[in-house]
Amino acid sequence: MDDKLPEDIKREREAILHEANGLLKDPAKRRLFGNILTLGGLSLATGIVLKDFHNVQGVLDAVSRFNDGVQGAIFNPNSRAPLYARSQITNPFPFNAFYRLPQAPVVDGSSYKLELSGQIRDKRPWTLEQLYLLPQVSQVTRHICVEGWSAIGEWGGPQFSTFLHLIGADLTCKYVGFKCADGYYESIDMPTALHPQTLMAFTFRQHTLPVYYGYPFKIRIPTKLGYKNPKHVTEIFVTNDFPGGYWVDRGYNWFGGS
Ligand SMILES: Nc1nc2c(c(=O)[nH]1)N[C@H]1C(S)=C(S)[C@@H](COP(=O)(O)O)O[C@H]1N2
Ligand SMILES: [Mo]
Repeated sequence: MDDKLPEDIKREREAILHEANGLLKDPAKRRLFGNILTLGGLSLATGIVLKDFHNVQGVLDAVSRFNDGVQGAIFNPNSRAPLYARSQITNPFPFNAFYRLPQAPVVDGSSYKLELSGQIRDKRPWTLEQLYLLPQVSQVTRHICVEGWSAIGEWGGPQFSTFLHLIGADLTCKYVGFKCADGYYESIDMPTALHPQTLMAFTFRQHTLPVYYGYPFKIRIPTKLGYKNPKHVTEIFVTNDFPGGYWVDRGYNWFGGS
């Protein structure tokens, strides 16, 4: 893939990696970044879109601003994201999407069906009524957006692992992908999909998820950055072929490779 890149972009990539390596002399930071010092890796881990990579120090600062718990969870699939008290919930909780709030898709709950595809035994679509019957848990966690803000919210719904087991998802597959009502798409690795804190969030602050936060549901993943939490999910698929994601694809396209 690299061979097809224009010379100037190749040179820029090399310069960025050189700079990043130089900045990572601190052994603690080195451990954190040790296994991800490729541009694709840095981009995936930090969620920074590659075209914004002009200032490597900025990227690393953004990462080290995350509190230790979240940082640990982002880089280690076995650790848990920190939990907060209800009194710490950010009010109002910010809205974010690749468009402005009035453009948020209005999904009709009565005709809504969650489509299933890929390596799944039972691909029958689910109505909201059926989904609401799944046992639900509630969680107060911090959402971190790479655009430089974070906020604490409370999301409730079934553990995603419960659902994956129920539908007979092939849990040996590498990825779970999501398609959304607004054209957004995202994918996560199977360990993250099965993580006990990864929820199908039908509620926010114990009320039906509002339109702008992702009605009828979002995948809430407190161990991942905000952009990896797809809202308005309409289809879930299980696959071994890297599905990419809305922002990751845009980041990669700019440089043309990983
Ligand atoms: N369908 C959809 N999901 C999405 C996005 C989007 O534009 N569309 N934006 C992502 C980003 S970058 C962030 S920070 C969060 C914002 O979620 P919030 O509006 O609940 O704060 O949603 C993520 N999931
Ligand atoms: Mo975000």
